[in-house]
Amino acid sequence: MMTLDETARAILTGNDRGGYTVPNGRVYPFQWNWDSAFVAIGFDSFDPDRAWAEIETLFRAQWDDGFLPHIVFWKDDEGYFPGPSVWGTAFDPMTSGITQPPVAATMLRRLWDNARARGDAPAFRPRLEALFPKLLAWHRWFRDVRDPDSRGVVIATHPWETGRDNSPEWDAPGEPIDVSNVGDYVRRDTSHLDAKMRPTKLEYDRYLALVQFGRAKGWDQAEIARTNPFQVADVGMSMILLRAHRDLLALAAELGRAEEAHELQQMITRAEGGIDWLWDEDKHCWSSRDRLTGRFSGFVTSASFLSFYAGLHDPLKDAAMLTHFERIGAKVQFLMPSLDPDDPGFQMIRYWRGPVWAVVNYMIGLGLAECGYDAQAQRVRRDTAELMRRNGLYEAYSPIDGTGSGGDDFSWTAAIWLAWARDAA
Ligand code: 9WN
Repeated sequence: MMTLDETARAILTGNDRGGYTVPNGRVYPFQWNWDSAFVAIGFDSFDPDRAWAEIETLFRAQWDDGFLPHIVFWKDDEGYFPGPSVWGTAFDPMTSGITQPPVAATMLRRLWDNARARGDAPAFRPRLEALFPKLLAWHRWFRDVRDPDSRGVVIATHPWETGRDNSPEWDAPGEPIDVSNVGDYVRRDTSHLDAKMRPTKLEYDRYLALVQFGRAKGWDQAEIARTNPFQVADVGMSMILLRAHRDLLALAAELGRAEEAHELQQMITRAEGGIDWLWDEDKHCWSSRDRLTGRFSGFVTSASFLSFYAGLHDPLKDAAMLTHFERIGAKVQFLMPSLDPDDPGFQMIRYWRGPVWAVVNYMIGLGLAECGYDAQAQRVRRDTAELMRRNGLYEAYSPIDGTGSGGDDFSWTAAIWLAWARDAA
């Protein structure tokens, strides 16, 4: 019988395709952006060199303007739709034309801190030097292309960018997307997985329509940002970017890059001043907001709890979020459901409308611990560990009974076990 540590390591090495790791060999046969960043901290627990390579490979697919794609198609594979020919980007290697939550700077800082703690800093410093400008270019891209109102928030132009694909936050903002010309297509996800765990046909039509829109614009990111029918300030990406700015600033200081540090400090100051735009006073929670209508989503999701991870300290808002935490915690066996279980749209196995995701728990737990909310932090970490011990390393889990949902042998779940959950108190 393998231990869970051994299983987790075997998943990562088994999903390694040589310099990059696929999230799951059958369902997701390419390199995904934020998956790779999390995978790196898992590898770091037993193979630091391989951990750094994961992030280096991802940044080899960065476009000239700093944009970092959400999928890199190093090799084509029939098992996933939409593949490279549908995206039709002109970049070599082929990539998608949208991005994903910018967790890379935060994970790289962890790799660097671990290297220093091991006494390995001299060996990894040149690699940090080489990666730093690439990360900064991506953060600048968010500032210059995805924050049109200069609030320090991130405007997502596709639900897939948020990494929380079918969250109900995108339902109302998705209505203006014209799906009448999407045409016929064959989904591959539902041939691998139970359709009840996946997004609906209408959601897929919208995903596809937005891909077609971007393609028709020649993947001109500035033009897409101006004209896209879907423009949502995602509370998840916004909190994640603010946190990532802070970590990149710490790395700038390590490298003695004063000018870049100043620039990052400006990005942080802007976000600290502007992110309140995502505070929903009616619902007393952090929430995504439609830029085109100004409307709040009105949903409490797992991303609402990332304010702690973002390093925001506001006693009244923190207290309101902790009240949500207690209410939700009393309702489910395992935190943190991706959608408030009191919401009528809550579905315990449907993807981002209920299931617990290990990577989000990691960020929530880290943030709560950093802010001194130890009991809550420990609950999130223990629940995560318990889900994995009982059920194995799945894509996501039911918060009600813990059953695994989505793909099994999942890379980022294995990584979170190794990097964090296994040491739960
Ligand atoms: C679309 C790879 C990715 C994750 C996302 C998750 C899911 C893809 C899909 O899988 O999205 O990007 O086809 O369902 O929602 O967060 O990065 O694990």
